[in-house]
Amino acid sequence: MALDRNTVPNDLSAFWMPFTANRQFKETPRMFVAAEGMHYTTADGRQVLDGTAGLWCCNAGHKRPKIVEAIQKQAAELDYAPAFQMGHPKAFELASAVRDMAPEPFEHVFYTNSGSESVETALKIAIAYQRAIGQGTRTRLIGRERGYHGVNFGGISVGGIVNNRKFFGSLLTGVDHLPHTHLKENAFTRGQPEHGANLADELERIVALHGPETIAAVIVEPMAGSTGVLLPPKGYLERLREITKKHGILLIFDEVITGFGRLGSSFAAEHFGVMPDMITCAKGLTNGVIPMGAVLATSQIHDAFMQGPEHMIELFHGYTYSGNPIACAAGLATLETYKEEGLFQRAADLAPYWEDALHSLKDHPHVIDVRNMGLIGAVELDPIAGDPTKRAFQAFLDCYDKGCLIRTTGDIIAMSPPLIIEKAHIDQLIGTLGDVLKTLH
Ligand code: PXG
Repeated sequence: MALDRNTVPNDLSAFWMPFTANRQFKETPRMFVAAEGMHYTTADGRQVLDGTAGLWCCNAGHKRPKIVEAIQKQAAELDYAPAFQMGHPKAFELASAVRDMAPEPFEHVFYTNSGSESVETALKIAIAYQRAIGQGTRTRLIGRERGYHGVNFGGISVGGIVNNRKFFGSLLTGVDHLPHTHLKENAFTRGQPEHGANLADELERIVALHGPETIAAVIVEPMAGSTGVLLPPKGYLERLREITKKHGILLIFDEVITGFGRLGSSFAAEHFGVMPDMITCAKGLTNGVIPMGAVLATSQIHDAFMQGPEHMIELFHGYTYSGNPIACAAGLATLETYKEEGLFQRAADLAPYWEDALHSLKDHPHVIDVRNMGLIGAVELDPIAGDPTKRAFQAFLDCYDKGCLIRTTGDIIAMSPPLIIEKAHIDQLIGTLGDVLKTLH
């Protein structure tokens, strides 16, 4: 595609970009103007292999005909319907489809528009649920160090990414944190690490400190993505489930990244065989094409609200765009695409090849750890002394120049390709990263 004035705006100043080094970007912009399958097209006409499924969201790849058509058709048929006290068929159809895809206990679906909103929604439901069952003293929320639960106040309060918290005041009160699970002795583990299940026992300490009757819920990512891919040690999630259950504390899995096939199963809950009380999701729900998220809840939680006079609203929460018709159409077409193409199974089948490819980088310069599961991988680099994040960011820029899109967080490189990836693409992605690592300072 030729460079033209329609694709390269000549004024970049108005747009204040999210989670971006704005000045660096605007000095040397990196613009995508089209996408199809596994590739983006840049404004200067280059093809870039998508090693990150956009931002962990385009699990079926780009420009999928079924999804494109569904959105076009829905926009022309019913563009918007009020979300409160009114309905439209696709919102119910999609909720049923999500329920059918999710593990058994998750029978109810509450719509949001992003992962961040899913998290706020789940935290609010948790506190309101405890109140509804006569446990109104349970208002505390427990998160985990290095956790990422979006960027709204609830999410950054239970989250544990320091830079996402420290600029924003005192946050929510009544929050405590489990320790993260990143242990040096687990370096270069393939899949789930051996050491660290005992870190879940820290919850017992927190419960003893505050009193179980003050704690509403624990929220964790079953596999921490944003912080740089930290896998749960063997036995860790099981232990968290045991302790929360024992003390009447709800367990929320934030599956914004792990939902919809990333680990080779519908959800991480299924993958690890550990059932929380709620699951938050977004991203892959609509293949990233239209903003949408959801909270999945068990009947136990949902039914606790279905009391009182029938004309009364049971949960005072929702968004103008909860269950937006176009998002629902995109969601339905996305789930059908996953199913028709067996993409979750495809991720599971490709995982061993992906794992071998990633771990072939073990002895490359600067590499201090490699981690993987499903179609997720991380390569951790030794930071430049006194200049953290610079080495990985340079790797990102160099890979982009060589036609591959990766993500970095701190000095960790993360990759999470669309589930339609072919082995030859894996070779290209990992080969390019390997070449780049050899030339980095
Ligand atoms: N929870 C989890 C576990 C997430 O990973 C959110 C909540 C928030 O979702 P929204 O839709 O509000 O952004 C996320 C989002 C990255 C990266 O490269 C990760 C996310 C978003 C953007 C980039 O690590 N995770």
